[in-house]
Amino acid sequence: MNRITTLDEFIIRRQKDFPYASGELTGLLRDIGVAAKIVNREVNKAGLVSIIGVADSQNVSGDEVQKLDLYANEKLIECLQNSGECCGIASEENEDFTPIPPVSGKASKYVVVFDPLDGSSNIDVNVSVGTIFGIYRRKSPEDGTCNLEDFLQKGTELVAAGYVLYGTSTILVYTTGRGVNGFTLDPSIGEFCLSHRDIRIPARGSQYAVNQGYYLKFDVEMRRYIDHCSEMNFSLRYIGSMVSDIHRILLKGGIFLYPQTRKFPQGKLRLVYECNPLSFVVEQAGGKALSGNLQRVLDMQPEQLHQRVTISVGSPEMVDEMKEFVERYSVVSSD
Ligand code: P6P
Repeated sequence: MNRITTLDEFIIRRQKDFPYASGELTGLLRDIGVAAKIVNREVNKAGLVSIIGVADSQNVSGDEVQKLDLYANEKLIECLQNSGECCGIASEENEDFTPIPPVSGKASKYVVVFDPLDGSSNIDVNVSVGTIFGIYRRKSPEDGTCNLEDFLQKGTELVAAGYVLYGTSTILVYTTGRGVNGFTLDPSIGEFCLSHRDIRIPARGSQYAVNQGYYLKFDVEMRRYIDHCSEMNFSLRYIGSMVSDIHRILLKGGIFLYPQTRKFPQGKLRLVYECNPLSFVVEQAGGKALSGNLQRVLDMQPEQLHQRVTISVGSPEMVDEMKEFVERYSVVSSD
């Protein structure tokens, strides 16, 4: 029987990869693991308790807020506050960032961005949902309060990023810039155990993920690429939960597309706490992530906390092919 490697052991063992690591990043990743276990417990009961169903509020994105969104948001903040390993958080559920006061006077050098429960509209129909997180080194002085600049950093500045997928099993996948590893929760021991070592995305796949219902609203160049996917007999797999779609693509290959539409001219998905962390993971696994203007997502300079971005992300050869289509047909359409 293979020896079990828990998330905690793995993180601590990898800490030596960071010559100046003081254990803070290790502590942060472990805190996120604890929050994931707590959220997982409630997500798995969602159909049984009255915390599902739409709360009577909407988040900054104007989406109806499920109570489980709020629960997940609260638990993540609590776990990050108690550890004292981060000086601020930014969440999809909160309009502004939240400074976290030092614990026992200890200054922290990290900030955390997260979408506490992405795809939460799927909860009531028992479809998988996910938590997305990213960790930055603060830019503001360590002896003061964090500021907005700490959160509006390019994705290339991410120190760590990952996601938790609450699906048929619960898996935590993360990177610190040295490859991607996945840990599946073993409920019998309450530990995330290494299950997907050094994940590498296939160079190409036979599946594409896009909301086909918006096809007629996409630009002609994106419609031509989607037609190409269909002509290649690729399978359309779209769950409506970005973490689920990205996880499948990470393991099986494929491409995820959220282009601009009339309703979302800048795209629907958020740059800071959805696309940047997931793009970091995909790139670390050998994939690519481009925005609608074919710019590398991680190179984009965020201007606002809840800024939206269009995205094509997945297997490198498929993203390259999409790029060729866009370049070829956008010339035609602009003539
Ligand atoms: P649409 C969920 O609401 C989400 O933010 C992502 O998880 C998902 O990929 C996307 O929106 C689905 O959006 O417009 O296709 O329903």
